[in-house]
Amino acid sequence: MPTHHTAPRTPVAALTLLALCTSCSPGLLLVPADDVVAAPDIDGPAPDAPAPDAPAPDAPAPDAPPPDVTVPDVSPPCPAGLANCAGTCRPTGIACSSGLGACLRTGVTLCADRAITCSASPGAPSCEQSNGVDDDCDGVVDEDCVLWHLPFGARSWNVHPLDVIAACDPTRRSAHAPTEPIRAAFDVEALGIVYVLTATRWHVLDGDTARWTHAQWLASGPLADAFMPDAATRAYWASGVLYAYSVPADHGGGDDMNEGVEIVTRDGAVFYTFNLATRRFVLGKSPVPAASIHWDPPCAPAYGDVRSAWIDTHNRNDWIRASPATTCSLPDIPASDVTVHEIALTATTAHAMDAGSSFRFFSAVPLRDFPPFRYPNAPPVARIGDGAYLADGLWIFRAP
Ligand SMILES: [Ca+2]
Ligand SMILES: [Ca+2]
Repeated sequence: MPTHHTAPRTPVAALTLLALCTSCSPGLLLVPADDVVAAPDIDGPAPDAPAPDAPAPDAPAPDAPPPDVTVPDVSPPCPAGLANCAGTCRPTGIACSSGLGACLRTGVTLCADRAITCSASPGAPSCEQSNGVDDDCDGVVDEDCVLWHLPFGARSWNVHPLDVIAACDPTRRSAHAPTEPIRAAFDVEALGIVYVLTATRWHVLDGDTARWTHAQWLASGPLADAFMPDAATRAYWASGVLYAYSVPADHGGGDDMNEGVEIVTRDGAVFYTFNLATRRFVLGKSPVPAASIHWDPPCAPAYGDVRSAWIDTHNRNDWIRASPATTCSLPDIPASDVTVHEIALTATTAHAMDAGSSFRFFSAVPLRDFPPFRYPNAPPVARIGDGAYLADGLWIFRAP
């Protein structure tokens, strides 16, 4: 186990008709005056009526049509702005649209197939991307974009959908992509992968993001099978996972075959070693109850407020510029450049802990001022969930 894993420092479509004249009731059937047939005058005298029994030599053949019957006109003229549509005067030529989001197209109403319709046809949907546009035309903007990645040395974030296949076609899914909110994440530096935890399952993400394809999700499985070998451990997990982080195999423990993993729950911290060869998690030292975890003010966060953490063993991005000796007036910490440190994020603040010797928090800056979150396309502060830090860059997952 890494030497700093000791208590108490534990850081723990649709067709849309616009402006279709609703005032034009279906009952508006305008009938021309010429089509009106006068009713016979049945009250007047009939002086020349033949006697009832007299023959009718001039009577027409029985099958001849009555000479005065009028055929109804189904194509009446309509007032200006209306057109005859299946015998009814309806509004046409009015602006309308079809489709949602990027698929929305505009046209005018017209009568087709005895009904009012829109001349526009919706555009084709595409994969949802983080661009402020509803690319897949389901009425929701950027809904699938929940993963932010800042490659090492980059000055702008990449934003990805959780499931690249589903983002292009909601009827399909990637085999191993999460289907539940992401609650915690940690990296395995030596393998270049990130473990992502939901309420019930673990998922492995390929940390190499030179591309973002369906192949990014490598594996998945039930949480209990991998992390909960006994009832006591299950109880900690059941209290609620706050965040997770890992300690690289080549740091602190002198064992290059195991990475340290800490799962921080509301009730306390649970420790594991992850064997790089077997890829199995084994319980490490005994869990540390939350009640026994104390962090020193003034720079430390409150235990239950931390929602994201990762360890950076080099500070190669220079995101932490303060000396532990000066930032929070901790005179017992030797002045030196920051090297191994842990970043712990609350809803408002980025805290830094010396993870090399003193295991004390020495820096606290507003999230908006923390360098990576100042870059373009950074995750909105309110959506920042747990993170994972690889040599290839920083991952941030949307908060549940
Ligand atoms: Ca959408
Ligand atoms: Ca989009």
